[in-house]
Formats: sequence, structure tokens, C-alpha cells
Amino acid sequence: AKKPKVVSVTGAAGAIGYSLVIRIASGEMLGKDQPVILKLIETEPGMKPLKGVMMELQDCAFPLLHGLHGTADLEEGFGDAEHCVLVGARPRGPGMERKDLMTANAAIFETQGKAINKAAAKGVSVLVVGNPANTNSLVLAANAPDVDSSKVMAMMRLDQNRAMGQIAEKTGCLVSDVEKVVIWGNHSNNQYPDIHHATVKGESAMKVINDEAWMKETFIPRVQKRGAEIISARGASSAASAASSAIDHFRDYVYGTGDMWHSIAIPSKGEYNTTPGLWFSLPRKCLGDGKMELVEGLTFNAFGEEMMKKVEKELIEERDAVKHLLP
Ligand code: NAX
Repeated sequence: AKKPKVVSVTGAAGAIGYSLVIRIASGEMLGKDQPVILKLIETEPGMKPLKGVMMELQDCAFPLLHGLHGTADLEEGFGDAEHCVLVGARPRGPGMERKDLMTANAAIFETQGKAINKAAAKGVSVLVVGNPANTNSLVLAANAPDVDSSKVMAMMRLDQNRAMGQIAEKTGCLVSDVEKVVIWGNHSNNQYPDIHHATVKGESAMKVINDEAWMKETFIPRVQKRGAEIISARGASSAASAASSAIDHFRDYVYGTGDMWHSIAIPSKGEYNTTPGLWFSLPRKCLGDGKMELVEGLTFNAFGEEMMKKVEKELIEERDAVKHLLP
């Protein structure tokens, strides 16, 4: 039997957390033969609802759940963690500017970075879901000097999944027929969902769709603003789909998916002319055991170049807004 792996989840009593922890405990993230020990982290006011979530986890009687802890203490919660999913963040309150939200959340990720640095297992991998995810990742990694920063990832998978769903719908194919969609840049309204390299059943998606106006006026804004579309329909923000994407991300990261492309944000080394040190999402192949390989040599047309510049500018502005938290 495999040794259990410790998975820490922050914001575990929130909407995404509620869906996420059940699926981790059922074995969907790390495999149906991989026992897990869940360490769930919440704020003090979150402890009561967290108790309820833990009761439900117990009542699911998952054979793979070999341990369950709930805490508001970060070092306890991240103790020996091999994988961390950081969902907990402050939602935007009424009248709160994006910048205030950025600073409030960056402070959370500063503290969590320090705790992960101190308490987590060697080789820990971290997925940041809480927004602004890319810049929170930057703050976290800067405050966790012993953690390999290329294992601190901002979640772009929901954006990728959203884009694949839209293309499948437009072409009347299955999502499994759609490959090589890329989300460049930031998990924000300025990201560049790019179908110039994508294929549908092996054929060029641009040729199959053959509708540039649809791409520019419908597809791109729809993927960029899908979060708002869900909020207006559901009266609450995307939760199950966000949790599902976090599961997809870690499963593919750990098990590998061969030649498939995934958009993952880790610190840039200047690839594709991006500014080094930004958590700029680029297409990568997951080779298993957390090894990744950049998809190189893709080209952009003038429209793509402009989209890349715009999203990079945003990531630089975000970085500059949290400069005071970078040691
Ligand atoms: P909820 O408000 O339902 O849940 C958040 C939970 O986090 C709450 O239970 C709260 O008590 C807890 N929390 C807050 N600060 C904490 C801290 N310092 N330590 C531990 N727990 C803390 O929000 P939910 O809908 O679950 O969304 C969580 C985050 O995910 C938000 O920041 C949201 O913007 C972000 N999202 C990111 C997405 C992505 O693709 N990267 C998409 C979905 C989602 O919008």
C-alpha cells in the first residue's frame, strides 16, 4: 500500500473548498490508490463551518482518507504538506478597490509563504487559486525562499477548461477533441485565450471555425469574463468548476499527460519575451512527478503581440502594487 500524502487546503469551508476537499478525499486528485491526509486551514470565524465540512468528510467514509485535521494555525496546517491548494482569500467587499483587495490578499500570502517555508515537506508543490492568483503566487514564493519557486503555480486551468468548452460548443465536437488551446498571461480579464495553435480532431481550430470575428468579439471576451457571467446567472461565483480545475491541475501535474498542452503560471525566466519573475501563464507539457516542459517556438500575429503586451503590463502593475511585501 502507498504511504499517505499530506494535502493542505486553505479556505476549506468556503464554496470552492467544499467541493474540492470531497474530491481530494475520494481520490480524484492523486489517484484511486493514493491515501491522503487532509489538513484543512480556515480563519477563526471559519472554524465552525469547517467543523461541519469535516463531519461530512467523515460521513462519506472515504477509504483513502487516512487522516483529517482542521486548524487556524498555519504551521500546523501546512505541517509536512506535499501539496497545498491555497483557496482562502478575502473577497472583494462593497466599495473596495482592486488595489485594496490586492494588498489585503497579498498580506495573506506573505504569511502563508513563511509558514509553508517553515513547516511543509521538502519538495512541496503549491497551487494558488485565491485571487489575484498570479500575484499572490509571486508574494508567496518571495516569502518562501526554501521552496522551489517553479513549484508555486497560479491556477490557469479553469480558464483553459472554459476555453475548451467554448470551442467544443462552437464546433459541435467533444472537449476531448480539442487540444492545444493556450491561455497566456494572467487569470484576469486581460488574459489572452489563444486558439491560433489549437486543433479540433487534429485540424487547425482557426480553419475549422473560420470566423475571426467570433474569436475576437465572442470567444475571447467570453472566456475572459466567464467568472462574471457565472455570477450573474447563479448569484454566486464559480465554485464546482474552480474546484474541478484544481483537481485536473494537480492530477495532470503528478501523473503527467504526455504531449498535451496545459497553461500553467510559474515564474517566467524571460520565455516568449516575458519579464522574468512574473507568474506569466505559458503552455507546458506535464511529464509526471511535477516535471514540466515549456512548449517552445510558438509565434504571434500582430493581434496576439498586442494581447501579450497588455496582459504583461497588468502583471507588472500588480507586482508593483505589492512591492512592499517582497523581501
Ligand atoms: P468563499 O468566500 O466562499 O470562501 C473562501 C474561504 O476562505 C472562506 O471560508 C474564508 O473563511 C476562507 N479564508 C479567508 N481568508 C483565509 C485565510 N487567510 N486563511 C484560510 N482561510 C481563509 O470564496 P470561494 O468562492 O471559495 O473563492 C475563493 C477564492 O478563489 C477567491 O479569492 C476567488 O476570487 C478565487 N477564485 C479563483 C479562481 C481561479 O481560477 N484562480 C476561479 C474561482 C474563484 O473566483
